[in-house]
Amino acid sequence: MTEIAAGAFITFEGGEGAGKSTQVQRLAAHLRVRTNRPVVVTREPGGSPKAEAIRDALLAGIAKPHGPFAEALLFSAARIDHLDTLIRPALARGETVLCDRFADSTRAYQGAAGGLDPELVTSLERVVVGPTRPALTLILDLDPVVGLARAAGRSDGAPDRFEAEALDFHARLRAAFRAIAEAEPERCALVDAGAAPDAVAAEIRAIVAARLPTLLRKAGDDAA
Ligand code: T5A
Repeated sequence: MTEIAAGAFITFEGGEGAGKSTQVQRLAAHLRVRTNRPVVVTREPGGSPKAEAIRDALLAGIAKPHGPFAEALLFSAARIDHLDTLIRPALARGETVLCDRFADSTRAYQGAAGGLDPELVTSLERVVVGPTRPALTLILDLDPVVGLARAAGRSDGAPDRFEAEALDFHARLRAAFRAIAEAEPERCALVDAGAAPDAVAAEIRAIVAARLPTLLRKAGDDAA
């Protein structure tokens, strides 16, 4: 009998310009070569056609005047479609899903930094995410002054709705992500995102190897 190794749901979190997109791509390339298995790379808000449309509205700041609860509801609406149409089907096929931001971003941006009641954030997350929780969350930790400078250097236009927030908002975000890592050490790993990209990628590979060793089994090694 052939046992098909299951993939894993891995999320990347952190402040603006921490290097999440860069490291999602790096880990995906590593896993594809190492395991010869499909790896789905996706992001939030977005990742499905309907969620990408909501992303455009959110990053343009359309919901900002309605406050953090309205924004959290829109991020949640996008997440529900993303989970239903992309993440859960991929996981059901045994594929690995690497997601650039997920529910911890709602906790940090709309909750801790935005001022939304933490109990409301928790209830929303329970309803929206249900059992589809990440096996591993890599939290890229970086001084927001450095992260915002990186984001500004890469950006081809004006700062988006969240990049444009004041520095103390971004300092609260960093503290919130660090607190999540501390509160859930089995799921989360804090990564020093101030190092060079190669060093950050190496640290992430080491964390994945230590936390999810079966994920690194090569296709074809499954025959019992
Ligand atoms: N949001 C999202 C919420 O408020 N609530 C939610 O529930 C969710 C899901 C999304 C926004 O939505 C908010 C959070 C965000 O504000 P986005 O455009 O997807 O907007 O923003 P980010 O996820 O922050 O993406 P960024 O592209 O700004 O940052 P990344 O992905 O962390 O960084 P990356 O990899 O693009 O790198 C940025 C630049 O730095 C360089 C890269 O080459 C690039 O130029 N870089 C490095 N430079 C030096 N050293 C390194 N180690 C580097 N790594 C990358």
